Amino acid sequence: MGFFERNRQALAERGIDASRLPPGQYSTDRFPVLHVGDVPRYDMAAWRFRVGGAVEREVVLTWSDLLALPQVEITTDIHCVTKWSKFDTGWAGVRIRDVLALAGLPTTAAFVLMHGDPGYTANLPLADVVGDHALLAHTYDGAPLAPDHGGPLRTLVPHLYLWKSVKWATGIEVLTEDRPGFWEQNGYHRRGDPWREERYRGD
Ligand SMILES: Nc1nc2c(c(=O)[nH]1)N[C@H]1C(S)=C(S)[C@@H](COP(=O)(O)O)O[C@H]1N2
Ligand SMILES: [Mo]
Repeated sequence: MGFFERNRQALAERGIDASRLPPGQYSTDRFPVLHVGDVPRYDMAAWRFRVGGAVEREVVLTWSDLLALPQVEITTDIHCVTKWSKFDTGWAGVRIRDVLALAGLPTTAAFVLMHGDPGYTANLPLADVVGDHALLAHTYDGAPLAPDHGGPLRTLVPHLYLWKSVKWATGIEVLTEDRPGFWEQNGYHRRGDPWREERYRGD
């Protein structure tokens, strides 16, 4: 039996439904850290989050503006294109759709480009970021999100591979046409649905 089959069997032995694993993924209890560049540090008094591009009005949020918006908690499985998945991760933050609503969307808005430090981007269809579980997350496992995992704020779009969830999020650029982000320019899939194994361009 290979590694992936053993991993699924071990889940079943723990009473965990192995069918929660998308194809080609294994489950881990660890939380690997993956990113390009150095972990940025922030002065939260100067920190800002911007919503711009194809919007009715540009919005600039301070940290306290963000915390004044409705806060939600979710528990979700996450899936990385490097094949690890982690079950039942707990997050809190603000729904992306609530932040987009502050800016107002024209009917032509169809995609977003998420921006994060240092110079990272990920593109997503608008439809993928307006659901209940698409967050600007500031809390993981009941504690402030660690800098390694994107604190103070990251996007979380758990139904897509984790490269679509931008650490050290700085803003949302609303687009009328799709524009590839960092990994999408480097051969990754435009959408990245783990259940369809959309890892690389052409999958
Ligand atoms: N700003 C930024 N966000 C990023 C990345 C990055 O390099 N920079 N890497 C992405 C990739 S490829 C993955 S797999 C996840 C990893 O998140 P984690 O380190 O919390 O596991 O962050 C994503 N978000
Ligand atoms: Mo990744």
